[in-house]
Amino acid sequence: MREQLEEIRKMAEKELSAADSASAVESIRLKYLGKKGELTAVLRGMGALPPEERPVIGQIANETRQDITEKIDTVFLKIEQRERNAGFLAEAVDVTMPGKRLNIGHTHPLSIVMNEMKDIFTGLGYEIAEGPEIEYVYYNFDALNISKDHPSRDYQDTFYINDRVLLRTQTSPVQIRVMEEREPPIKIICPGRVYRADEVDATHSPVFHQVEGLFVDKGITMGDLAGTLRLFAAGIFGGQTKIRLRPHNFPFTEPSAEVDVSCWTCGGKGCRVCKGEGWIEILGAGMVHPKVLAVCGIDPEIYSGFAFGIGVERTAMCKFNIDDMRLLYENDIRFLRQF
Ligand code: 2NL
Repeated sequence: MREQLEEIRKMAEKELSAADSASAVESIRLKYLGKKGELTAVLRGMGALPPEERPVIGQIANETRQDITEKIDTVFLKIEQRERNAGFLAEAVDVTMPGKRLNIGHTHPLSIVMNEMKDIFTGLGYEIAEGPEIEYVYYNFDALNISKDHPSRDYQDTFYINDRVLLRTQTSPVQIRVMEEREPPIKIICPGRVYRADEVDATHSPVFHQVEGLFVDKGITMGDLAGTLRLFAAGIFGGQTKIRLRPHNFPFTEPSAEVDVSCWTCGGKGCRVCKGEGWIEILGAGMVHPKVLAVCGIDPEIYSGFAFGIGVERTAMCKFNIDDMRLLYENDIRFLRQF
């Protein structure tokens, strides 16, 4: 029996040395140590031994079982480790591989200019006010002292929803709404989308953007307007920029002015960009007409104010030297990449 046990131990160890998978180890375990295994069979036969030999053989049998169990554990562990390492290797990431480049967008030139305008005016203490793009004729025209026969009211020039409602042609109606609601001092800018029934060309679009401004308080003068617009022009076109006010006429301001800035290319000497003028028109402005203040419930004998209207597209085209407004809407990536 001793030889038999020794033989089992040797065979088991030999087979275990050759085992190369967890399942192979498991079948070896069953073959030798299982209920129907070889070692179990030997132990069962112990009853036939003379009583004095039983403890000796029993001890050897236990040692054999222990040897085989230990060897199984060792081999099993090794295989497990090898399989885990193989798994790690298969999953390994090559951190030296080049990454996938993400396409990240950036701010549209119109938004760049719009944001700059908001920054300049909020820096001067203006609040941002917003209002509806679908507006009453009253707020868009009547309250602004625009007469019933004014050409801008024409069905050819303005998108009407019906006789009383239209798509706003400027953001001034927002300012009318604020003046109706609040007492001066009122210091606001109204950025937003506006609509006019224009054919699309290099300088026109039926949908465009405006920033209008309004400052109403006691003792506001044309000097305050000029100083404000000079700071605005310097903020957008650079610190050296000068402004010039030319007399003009708007129904909603009196006096009114068109405002030019000194040419940012030649500094005022005259060049191709300013067509030899030295100046480029960028906005309209004036002192709020007393009738407009009165219609909003503000006493023009006590208060005065200035207002201005800036075209965002026109300002962006000037600032970035863009010669065709359509480029701002077509979203051609080759164009947009430049900003
Ligand atoms: C332009 C420039 C302008 C205003 C807009 C305004 C607003 C109120 C009262 C008075 Cl609530 N004025 N806005 C003033 C001057 C010019 O826009 O070229 N518009 C045709």
